[in-house]
Amino acid sequence: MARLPILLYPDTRLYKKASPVGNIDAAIRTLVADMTETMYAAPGIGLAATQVDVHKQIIVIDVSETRDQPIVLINPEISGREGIQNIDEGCLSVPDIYEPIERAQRITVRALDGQGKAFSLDAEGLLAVCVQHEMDHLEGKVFVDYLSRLKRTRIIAKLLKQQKKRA
Ligand code: GNR
Ligand code: NI
Repeated sequence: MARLPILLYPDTRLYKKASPVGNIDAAIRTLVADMTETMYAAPGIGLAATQVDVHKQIIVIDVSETRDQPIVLINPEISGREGIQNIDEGCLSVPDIYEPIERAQRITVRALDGQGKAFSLDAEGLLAVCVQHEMDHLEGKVFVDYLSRLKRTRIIAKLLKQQKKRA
């Protein structure tokens, strides 16, 4: 297993759209294992392949307190959404920024698991937010894209300054 470097906003590679996964072969399984390790180490409750510069439709999530209930979503599709919620979101690609974003309260998502088996997941609350946040990454979208231009400009300035200091 390996920890993978996470792209930092406003890196333009975060805007690339991910392609569906064909065969779930050994290389994909290794990627899923590495993404899971990277998510736990970060630490984060989710990670999209886009964030590690792999533009394939792969997501790992674990919203459990005990950090032992990983969920793998390959080629995910949302088939139902209900209600609205606004929780503070953060992102490993946008460190130290937290803003409320409007999302569906409940969703049904269909995907393939790490073995390539199709399954359906009913999610609500934080898990539903996390799935929507990660699926946005696969579309080349970062949560700050929902904020006003003024807020986004300030966030970009702060992050670039931070990245210069850490370089
Ligand atoms: O670790 C994360 N926490 C989080 C909190 C609220 C809403 C969404 C998230 S996802 C984020 C990890 C990440 O950046 N995934 O793309
Ligand atoms: Ni994110």
